[in-house]
Amino acid sequence: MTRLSFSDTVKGEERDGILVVTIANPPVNATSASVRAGLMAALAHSSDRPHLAGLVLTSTGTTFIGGADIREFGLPPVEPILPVVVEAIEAHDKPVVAALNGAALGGGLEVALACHARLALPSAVVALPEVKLGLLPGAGGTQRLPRLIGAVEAMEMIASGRTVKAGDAQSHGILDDIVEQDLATQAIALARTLAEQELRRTGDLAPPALDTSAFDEAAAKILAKARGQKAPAEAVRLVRLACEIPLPDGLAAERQAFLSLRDGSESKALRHVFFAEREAGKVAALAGIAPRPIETIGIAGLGLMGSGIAVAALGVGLTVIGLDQTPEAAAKGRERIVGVIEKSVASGRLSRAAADAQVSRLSVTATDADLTAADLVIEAVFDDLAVKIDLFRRLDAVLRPDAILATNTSYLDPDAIAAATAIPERVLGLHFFSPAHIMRLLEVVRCARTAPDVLATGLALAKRLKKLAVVTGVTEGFIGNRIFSAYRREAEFLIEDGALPHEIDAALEAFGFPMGLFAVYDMAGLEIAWARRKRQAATRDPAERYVPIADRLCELGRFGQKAGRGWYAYPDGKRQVDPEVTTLIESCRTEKGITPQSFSSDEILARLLSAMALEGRALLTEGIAARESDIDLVMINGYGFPAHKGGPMFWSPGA
Ligand code: 3H9
Repeated sequence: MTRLSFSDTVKGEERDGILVVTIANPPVNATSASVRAGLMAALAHSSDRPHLAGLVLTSTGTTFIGGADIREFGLPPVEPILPVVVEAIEAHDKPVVAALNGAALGGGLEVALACHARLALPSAVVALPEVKLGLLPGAGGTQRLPRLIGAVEAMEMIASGRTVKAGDAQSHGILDDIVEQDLATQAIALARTLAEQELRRTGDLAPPALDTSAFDEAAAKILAKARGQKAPAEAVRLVRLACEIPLPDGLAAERQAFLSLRDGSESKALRHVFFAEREAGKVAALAGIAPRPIETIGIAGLGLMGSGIAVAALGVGLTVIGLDQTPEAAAKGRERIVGVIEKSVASGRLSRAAADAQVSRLSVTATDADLTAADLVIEAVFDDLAVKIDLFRRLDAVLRPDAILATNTSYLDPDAIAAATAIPERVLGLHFFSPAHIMRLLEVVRCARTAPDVLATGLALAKRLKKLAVVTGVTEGFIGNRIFSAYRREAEFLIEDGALPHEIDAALEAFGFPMGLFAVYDMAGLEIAWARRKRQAATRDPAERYVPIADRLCELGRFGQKAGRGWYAYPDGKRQVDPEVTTLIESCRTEKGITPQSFSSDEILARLLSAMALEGRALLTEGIAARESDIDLVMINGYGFPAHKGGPMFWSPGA
C-alpha cells in the first residue's frame, strides 16, 4: 500500500485500484486552505494515473467535514476556493464516492453532493446550517440539493439549517446507502462498480419542478420565524432560482449572494456568537482541575423553577431527589415534573420507554436527610434570604462533606448564603432561567470562596444538562439581571423624556427582540417588581432619578395582561395602546416639569443599547464578567436580544 500526502491535512493511499483520500484537519475537518489544496492535488493524482479507477473521500475522527473554515471568513481568500474544488470533484472523469464517517455540514455536504455517490455510517448527519451563521451555502448547495431531493424539501433544509439524521437523509435521497461497518471497504467496492457505469453528476440532474403554491407556503412558514433576517430569505430565493435557470447561472447567483451575506453585519454578528459560545465555558484558572462526579442531584423546592430543573436533569440521565416542605407539596412537585415529561411523550418528542426510564430516576421527599445520596443539591425555593439561609444550614448538616450546594437565587447575595454553611467552599450559584428545561442559559456564579473544583463541577454539570454556561461573579442580579435593570431604567427615563411605551416596543421589535419591553412587563405581571420597589423605597437615594409611572399603574390595579390592563389595555385579550396610560404618563411628566421631546426609533434604540453596553462595561471593570462576548451570550439567550445583532457589547463597541 503506497501512502501519499497531498497536503498537510489530506493524505491518500491506493487500495484495490482506488485512491482513498482522507482528510485529517482536526477538530472538525473544516475545508481550510490546505484541505482544498490537498483535494485538488488528489484529483490531479488520480487523473495522471490510468491504473486508478476512482476515488473514495473520507476523514479521520467522527466528523466527515464540519464545513468551510469559519475562521477564514474575515481573511483574504486563498485559492483554490471551495466552489472550484467542488466543481472539480463533480467534473472528475472517474467516480468519486463520499464515505461519510460522521457529520457532513455546510461546505462538507456540498463536497459530498458533488461526489458521484454517498455512503454513510448510521451515526452520520447532514445539514446545510449556513443560515445559522447568517450565510447561505456558497459551494453549490442551493443549486445541487434541490436537483437531488426537490425544491420544497431542499428549501426547508437550507432556509432552516436543520440537521437530518442518516436514515432520513437516505429516504430523502441525499445518501445512497447506509453501511454499518467497513465504510472504506464498501466505498471502494462501490467506486469500482461505478467505474463501469456512466457517472451520475448531481449538477447534471434536471432542475426540479416548482410547485409554486407548496413552495410559497413552506417558505412563508420558515420566514415567519426568521424575524427579518436576510440569509433565510436569500436561501429561499436561490432555491427557487435553481428551478428556473441553468446550473452555471444559479451557481454564479449563489456565489454573489454568499459573498454579500458573508461581508454583511448579520453574518459577522452570528459568527461572533458562534465563537462566543465556544469560548464561554473556558476558564483559564480551571485548566487541569477535574470536576467532581455528579450522578444524583437534589432539588430543594419543587415549584415551577425546581421542577423545570428536575426535568432537565432527568432528561440527561441524572437521578433526581426532589425536596419540598410537606409530603403534599413534594407529591405535587412530582406531579408537575411527570406532567412535563408526559407532554413530551404526547407530542412525540419522547418515547414511552425513555419517559418511564426518566420517571424511574425520580423520587421526592419532605425529609432533609433523604438528600444524603445527592452529589449536588440545587435550591430553588422562594427568593428570600432568611428562607435560603435556613435551608442551607439544614442541608449543610445532612449532606456528605464532598457534596456541592448550589443556590438558584436571582437577586440575593450568594456569599451571604454560603456564609451560613460550615463549608462555604462547596457553595456556588447556578442561576437557571425559566422554564429551566427549555431555556439554554445558565449563569454559573463564582462566590467569594467557591473552590475551583466546585466551579469546574458547575460548568461540567451545565454541559451535561446541554446548557450554555456563562461564569459570573457576585453582584446584585449577576450579569443578566444587572444589565436588564439598566436597560429597564433607561426605558423608563425615555418614557418620562417623551417616548411612549408602544414606540419603544415597536423600536425593539423592529430591531429583532421577539417582544417589546413593556409588552413583556405586562405578560409577566407588574406586581412582583412593585413589591420589590416598595421594599427598597426606604433605602433609595432621594437624589437618584426615580420614575414613578409603574407604581402609579399598579396603584390603579393595572397589573398587566392577566388583569386585562397594564402598560397596555387588553380588550378581548389583544394588546392595545391605552389613552388612559398616555394621560397618566403626561401628567407624571408635568409634575416633574419635564418638556417631552420626540424620539425616532433609532434614537430610542441608541439610548437603550448604550445603557446595556455601559452597564456591561462596568461589569467587566468590576471583574464580574470575564469577557464582552459572555455578556452578549447572556443577553441573547436570557433576554431575547436578537442573535443576528450579536449582543449589546458587539453592537456598541467602545460604548
Ligand atoms: C460553510 O460551510 C460555507 C460554505 O457553504 C461555503 C464556503 C464557500 N470552522 O462546536 P465545538 C471549531 S459555513 C472553523 O465545540 P462539537 C470550534 O470553534 C460552515 N472552526 O465541537 C471549536 O474550536 P475551539 C458551516 C470550527 O463537537 C472546535 O471546532 N458549518 C468550525 O460540539 C470544536 O467545536 C457549520 O456551521 C468551522 N466550520 O460540535 C458547522 N466548526 O476548540 C459549525 C467548529 O478552538 N460547527 N469549529 O473552541 C458546528 O456546528 C460544531 O462545531 C460541530 C462540532 C457540530 C461540527
